[in-house]
Amino acid sequence: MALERTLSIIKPDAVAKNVIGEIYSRFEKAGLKVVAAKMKQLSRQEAEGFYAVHRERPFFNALVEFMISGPVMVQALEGEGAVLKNRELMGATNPKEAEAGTIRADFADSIDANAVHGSDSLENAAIEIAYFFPATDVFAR
Ligand code: RTP
Ligand code: MG
Repeated sequence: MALERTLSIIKPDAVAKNVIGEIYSRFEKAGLKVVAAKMKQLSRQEAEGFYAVHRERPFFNALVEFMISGPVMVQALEGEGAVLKNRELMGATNPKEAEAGTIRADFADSIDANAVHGSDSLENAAIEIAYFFPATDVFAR
């Protein structure tokens, strides 16, 4: 497997639940290193731009409202097969369908408030990391 980077967001619901550390611990135990991080209140424009691929979906407005409802924790993760590994740690989009022991099964309340975001491909990971972090703020480790 190749060394990859992926973009992760701890969403407003999980930040409000005070489980940032619990989620970071899962990344670290799985061999993913935090190589960039910041807490941030997304503007409407930033949230709309980030989820632009979903613009025509019926859930787009609710998704944007939720993502700007409070601060988020944004991080780039690095490790072997990081994109898929992070998606496995996250579990299914709908927490009711997420496997036991995944972040969404343990911390998410609904398909809308589902605790975390993770890039879904290596190509999108590069785009999403650059959306939040200038190259000088990502640290090779
Ligand atoms: P994310 O992008 O946040 O990591 O989530 P994902 O890949 O698992 O799911 P995606 O299809 O990209 O959808 C983005 C977010 O939109 C909300 N959603 N709601 N009501 C619905 O049918 C529905 N489908 C998606 C979720 O909050 C999802 O995380
Ligand atoms: Mg997605």
